[in-house]
Amino acid sequence: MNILVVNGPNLNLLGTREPEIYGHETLTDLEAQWSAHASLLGIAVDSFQSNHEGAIIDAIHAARDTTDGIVLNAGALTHYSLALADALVAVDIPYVEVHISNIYEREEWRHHSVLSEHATAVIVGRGTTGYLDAISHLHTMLGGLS
Ligand code: CA2
Repeated sequence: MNILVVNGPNLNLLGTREPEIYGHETLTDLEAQWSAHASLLGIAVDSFQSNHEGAIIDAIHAARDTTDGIVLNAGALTHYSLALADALVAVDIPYVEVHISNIYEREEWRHHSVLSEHATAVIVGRGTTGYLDAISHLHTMLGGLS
């Protein structure tokens, strides 16, 4: 089983800015956590981050033949990218939407996600643990097969 973790705009800055919202771990720290967690589950995890909407869409298209499930924190694209929403429906790979912060207790414009409607699950406000929860959820949902 292969899981792809996709992070969108600005999430390359994790651990360097706004730690009170997004925590102290860098994206590299998190990638090590995801790999360790995936190894315990006997599955493989890849990570992709981009600040560019088109590059994220290309990565999701490329995942079609290689990936069983996607963990997606699309950053602010979450709130308006209908192109990303279309790409997720087009590839038909189950995905879990993750937000480190609780988007519902923040600015009004963060409350709506255009990606949630077709998500297998949505995890918000659990800090960076949400990514591990999402990997576990996909592992279970996809039958726990490695
Ligand atoms: O809570 C989340 O995980 C978000 O998806 C993060 C996005 C934000 O636009 C969403 O509304 C909620 C990205 C915010 C910027 O990311 C930074 C990360 C580290 C340091 C500074 C910004």
